[in-house]
Amino acid sequence: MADKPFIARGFHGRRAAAPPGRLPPGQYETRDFPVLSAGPTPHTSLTAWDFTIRGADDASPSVRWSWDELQALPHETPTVDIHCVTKWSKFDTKWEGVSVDTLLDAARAAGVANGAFVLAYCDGGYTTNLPLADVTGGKAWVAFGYDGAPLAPEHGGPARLLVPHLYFWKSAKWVRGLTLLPNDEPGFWEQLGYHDRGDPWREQRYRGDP
Ligand SMILES: Nc1nc2c(c(=O)[nH]1)N[C@H]1C(S)=C(S)[C@@H](COP(=O)(O)O)O[C@H]1N2
Ligand SMILES: [Mo]
Repeated sequence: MADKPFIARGFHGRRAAAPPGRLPPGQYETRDFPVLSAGPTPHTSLTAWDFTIRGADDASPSVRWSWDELQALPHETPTVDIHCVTKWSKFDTKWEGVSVDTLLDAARAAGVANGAFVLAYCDGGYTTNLPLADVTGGKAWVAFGYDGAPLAPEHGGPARLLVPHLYFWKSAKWVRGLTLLPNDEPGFWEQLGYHDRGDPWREQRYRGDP
């Protein structure tokens, strides 16, 4: 027994073991920050940029923030783990942004027609759908800072949605607004066969997964 060479249990080479319970099923931890974009990176100037929340029907008012107006809202600095459906997870990512709750509260106060779902839309045409419950209650942000610096364009700058409890395709880069909808409408990846909700802990990768 004392003669056995020391080989640490659980050592598998390049990938360090993640703390138990922190890695969703089928994921591995990376220290990199991969870039995944379905198209080219748009470059919208901050003077042209705005963020709009609108109701489903045309009769509903919408509410719009310029870049400066968004910056004037209370900022939060969440540190969260993120999980991409291509199986990488990254721990303790540090963001700065405005809570979607803050924006939706203002929209409600302005009389924007409420809905049970949202469709996030972006420069470049990307969309992703979420139940309202997944972007409220302190679970989602419009993020414009990452790791103490302005969010880089390839990662969604000037601003992206951050919904870390769902697979990262729900965190729409270059986000420009949310449409509140009474009924669910599939977004870009959801139309192409990805799961409607995308909970990494339930491994909801593709349509038909539990
Ligand atoms: N507008 C837009 N948002 C997007 C995407 C995209 O192609 N366009 N890709 C999604 C996917 S599949 C992932 S995994 C993450 C990747 O974010 P990152 O490039 O900052 O790692 O952005 C998501 N948001
Ligand atoms: Mo992804």
